[in-house]
Amino acid sequence: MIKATPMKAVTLATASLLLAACGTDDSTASEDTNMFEEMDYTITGVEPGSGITESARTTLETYDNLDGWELQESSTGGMMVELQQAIENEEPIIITGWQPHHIFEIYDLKILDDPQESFGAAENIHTMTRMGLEEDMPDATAILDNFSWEIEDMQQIVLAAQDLPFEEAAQNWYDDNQELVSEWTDGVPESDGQEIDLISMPWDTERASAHVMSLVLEDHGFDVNVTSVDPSVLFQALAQGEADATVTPWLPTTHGAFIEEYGDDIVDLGPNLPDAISGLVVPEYMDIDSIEDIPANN
Ligand code: PBE
Repeated sequence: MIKATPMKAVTLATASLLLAACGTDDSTASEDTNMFEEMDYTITGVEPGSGITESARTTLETYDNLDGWELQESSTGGMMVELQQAIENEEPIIITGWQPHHIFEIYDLKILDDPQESFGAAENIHTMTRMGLEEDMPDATAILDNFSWEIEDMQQIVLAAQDLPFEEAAQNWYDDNQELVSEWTDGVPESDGQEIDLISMPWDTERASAHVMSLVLEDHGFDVNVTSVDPSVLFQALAQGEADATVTPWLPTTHGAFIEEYGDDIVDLGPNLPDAISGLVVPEYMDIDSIEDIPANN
């Protein structure tokens, strides 16, 4: 039922969706059914290794009305292209989406209600370290533990980074928010070049947080190295002590399965950002408001 679509196949997949739409046009079906036939009963997803893809799979199993629906896994870039094309043509589309994300600034979109909370209610983004970091690097751990910001801060960097290199977007935010940053470092002694390995994930939201934490620690005398990897590699690396810290896990749902697997070998310093959201997202012009409004494919 779940079909993996590699990134290069996105254009082809789009073409076959369009062909399918022409081939299945049924004038006796209601307008609404036509709309979902046009989508080939397929949700446009992102990377197979992402937490949101896990949640989308759970969603397909949780909601009876999603019987016969498929998740087309691809990449965040591929999903963006399909979303843009659908919106240009005012065609129906359902994507797996999350906030903060700049798509909410450039398009009129809505996150469908999720009464079964299969994507989790509002999530928190957490700070985590390897076991023993606090003993080895108490000062860096103190800063990581103090790190706390809002969805608007992250969104500001993600948006600015559409027109600027990420380094610059993060640096501008950092320069403009010194008061907040100083709360994280207040009273913590400067380092004389101790090395610290941060590990992050390849999405804009995570690029933003990793860049900010990197600037904070560098400015406090640490020598910071940032690696960006898929969630499964990230949790494994932290659990095995191959990386020192991360500011990226979305909990309790998006990366919940990884915490079940690796949580005993990782230190959770708690949330650094409240109220992140992930779910099924549609353009405003689609006449549905809840996952439960999606008709089954039967
Ligand atoms: N995301 C962005 C990631 C984490 C942050 C929601 C696409 C994921 O699903 O793993």
